Amino acid sequence: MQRNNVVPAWAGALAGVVAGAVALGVAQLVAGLLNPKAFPVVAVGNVVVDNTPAWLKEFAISTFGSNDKTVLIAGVLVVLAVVAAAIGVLALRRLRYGLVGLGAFGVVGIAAVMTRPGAGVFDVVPTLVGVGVGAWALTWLLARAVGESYGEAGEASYDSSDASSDASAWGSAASSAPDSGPATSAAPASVSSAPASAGLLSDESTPGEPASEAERPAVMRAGAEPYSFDRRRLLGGVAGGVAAAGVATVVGRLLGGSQEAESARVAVALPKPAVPVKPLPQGVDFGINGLSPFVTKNRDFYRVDTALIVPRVDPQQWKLRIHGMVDRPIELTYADLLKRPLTEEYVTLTCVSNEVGGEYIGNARWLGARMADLLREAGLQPGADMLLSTSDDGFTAGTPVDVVMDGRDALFAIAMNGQVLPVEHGFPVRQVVPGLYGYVSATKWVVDLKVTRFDQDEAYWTPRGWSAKGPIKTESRIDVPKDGASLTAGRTAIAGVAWAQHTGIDAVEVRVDRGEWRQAKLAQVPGPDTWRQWSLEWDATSGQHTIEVRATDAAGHTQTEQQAPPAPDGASGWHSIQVKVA
Ligand SMILES: Nc1nc2c(c(=O)[nH]1)N[C@H]1C(S)=C(S)[C@@H](COP(=O)(O)O)O[C@H]1N2
Ligand SMILES: [Mo]
Repeated sequence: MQRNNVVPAWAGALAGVVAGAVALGVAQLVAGLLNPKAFPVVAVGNVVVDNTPAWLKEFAISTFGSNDKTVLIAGVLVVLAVVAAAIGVLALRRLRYGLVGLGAFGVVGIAAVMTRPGAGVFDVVPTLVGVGVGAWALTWLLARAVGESYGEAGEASYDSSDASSDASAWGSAASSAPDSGPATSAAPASVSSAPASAGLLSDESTPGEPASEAERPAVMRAGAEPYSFDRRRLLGGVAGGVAAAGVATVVGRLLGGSQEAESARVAVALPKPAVPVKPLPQGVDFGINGLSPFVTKNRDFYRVDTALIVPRVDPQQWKLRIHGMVDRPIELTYADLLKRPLTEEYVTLTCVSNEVGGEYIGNARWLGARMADLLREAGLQPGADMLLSTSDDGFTAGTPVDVVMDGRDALFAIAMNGQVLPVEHGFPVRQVVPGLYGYVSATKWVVDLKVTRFDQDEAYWTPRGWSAKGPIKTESRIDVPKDGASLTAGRTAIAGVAWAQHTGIDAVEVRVDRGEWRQAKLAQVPGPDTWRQWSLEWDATSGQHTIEVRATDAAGHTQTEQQAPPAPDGASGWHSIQVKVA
């Protein structure tokens, strides 16, 4: 017999978590229809991202790598689940507390959504609808937990203005037919009366005279009277809630996916470059197994950005505004950009968060309009030293004017390795500036370029603990053998890449077990803006060995041994690996 059991706390917690899942599923569904950025979990995640100081970003990237976003969202969901469980337990004692808790949830979600760049009033809708449906789901689940036949009895005698009559109906129903199972329960009519009737779960919300004691044997009171607990009906409701939340989430995600941007992207016909790239020289790629290929495939290219969901920018709507300290502000459409003389160039991008030996570097062939040409057309005013670029999602980067104007191929890029820019790499247009870390130069989904001064404007990462300027440090990395590898004795290749963008690599040296430095063989390069492969034959002898590498750039600067973490302006030190030779 299940009646006259106290509803256990776990039932409240379970109802809370499932109601929370329903709330999020519905919010995801509505956000998928209206605006994916208005999904409150993403907005809360974005608030966390935007408040990430340098040390925390470094920690997240070094701990979770490119899974950092997944981990962040998972973290937000775990916190939400704990809060939702607490709300469920509270609601078991007093429904009102639970509903207030849900409301507070909603307020946090709405606050996060509304403080996102470019948020509009309609962006509150997903959270509001989600919280509303979640409140209803919570009430419904608790009502099921408390008495299975509530539906029938409740329908018959329910009167929202007189909770006590409801209480008696409910109590007597619960005692008369305790176990008819979930099949009889989920009728929408009875469900719709749940929110008010579940108010009886609260002793406070029982106004007026209670019915006679005989008529209300099992009213749920906060820790006072026992009432019936119907586990089967609760679990039936939980299953329904989980299913509904799952379907809503999946549909919402499909609706909110990036397929619109993807289809617009596929429709773009790339123009021929006015200045095509010279064919790659023979010997840019040693073709050694495990060595990073000279050109990184788009799908293998690292991705770093603050966007929890990839911005979807319609190229038909896209505009780039160049303004600020210029004589003639420019507004450019995507069609305008495609008509300009386009330059094609190999450039290696590097992230400032790349640890020594890290993976946040890639080399691609970019096609785009030269930034310098457009800025000359706009007419730079004297005193301007910063180009503040802004992304569709509000990210900003501050690039030194002199770097962009010094003749290097700084581009508004539209293509990557012969393909229209992939959505996650900035479609329709991104910046690429050889020689600068991405955070000060490589704005993806770029929509605005303000010509300004470093003493007047600040870009996204600067107040978060990163240096305002970010020239790439000369570095090198060992790709083969892998750190920790077990080798067999004999001749083997040590190989990797080295980079000093826009300066070029002149030498790479390798030493084993702190012995003599030996010159590695260098691969060809098309110019100074890419990384350079290097390799060295080594007669591996049995035992444990340490292999180190250091590069010297074309300016004569040899990589410092001094270890520095990525923050605030890029990691330094020699990459070192250990191998075991049998
Ligand atoms: N809109 C936007 N652009 C951005 C960023 C960002 O967070 N948002 N991150 C920058 C950083 S830190 C790097 S290293 C490069 C990475 O470019 P990729 O993802 O194409 O490799 O993009 C840059 N452009
Ligand atoms: Mo970066």
